[in-house]
Amino acid sequence: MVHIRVINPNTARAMTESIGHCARAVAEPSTVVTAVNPSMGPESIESHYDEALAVPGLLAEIAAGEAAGADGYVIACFGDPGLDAARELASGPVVGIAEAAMHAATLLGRDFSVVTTLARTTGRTRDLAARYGFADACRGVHACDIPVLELDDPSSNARKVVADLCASAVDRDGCDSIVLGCAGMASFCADISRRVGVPVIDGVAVATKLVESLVSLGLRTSTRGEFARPGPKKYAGLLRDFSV
Ligand code: 2AL
Repeated sequence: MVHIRVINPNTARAMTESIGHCARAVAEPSTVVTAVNPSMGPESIESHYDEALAVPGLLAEIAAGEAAGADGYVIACFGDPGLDAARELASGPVVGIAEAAMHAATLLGRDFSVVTTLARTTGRTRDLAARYGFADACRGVHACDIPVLELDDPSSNARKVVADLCASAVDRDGCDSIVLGCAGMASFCADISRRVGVPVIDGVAVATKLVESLVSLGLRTSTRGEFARPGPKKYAGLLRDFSV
């Protein structure tokens, strides 16, 4: 039995439930998916400031997962916050939804475009595409200008706005696939796929299957050098509980 801890690094409980539902929908029946969010940190992550302050809560959830015997982790936010640090703490594999989705996209075609939330998050998406080696494959990054926490608000009409933007991105960019640029869009994936005529990739689903596969294969993060567990050190003040 594989136990995957899917961490929504923001504190919005309803969003965590929706992410958990999408992860469970693709996991094997024998896989246990626990969807959690930190008790401290921003309610949504849509700036560099939010992202930086989401990381301590995320790492606390990795530590809690280690204590609970989790086999692997998904970081369910499209900025892949704290990914490297999480890999240093976790004994099992850790996969971010942006890296998962971008890797999947480049297995399915030459290039992809990303449809995300606010325009201010597009720089982070470009940075991640470059970091993962997909700067050329990323044809466009398009913002729907709907804040993360309004994606599930019926009055925002988000599903249609995002679907329209995906369709126009395919027309404008001529991309082979679309990557959904927010964990809060995971539940839109099937509807939008039916509409746009190219693969539409939700990183929550792909990251869940990747972690499940890596664990099944007995593969985990290398502990040889860079990703070894951090050495013992005191942390002061608000971070004193983070001393390793
Ligand atoms: C996200 C996401 O996936 N979760 C969150 O709080 N912010 N991403 C985004 N582009 O806004």
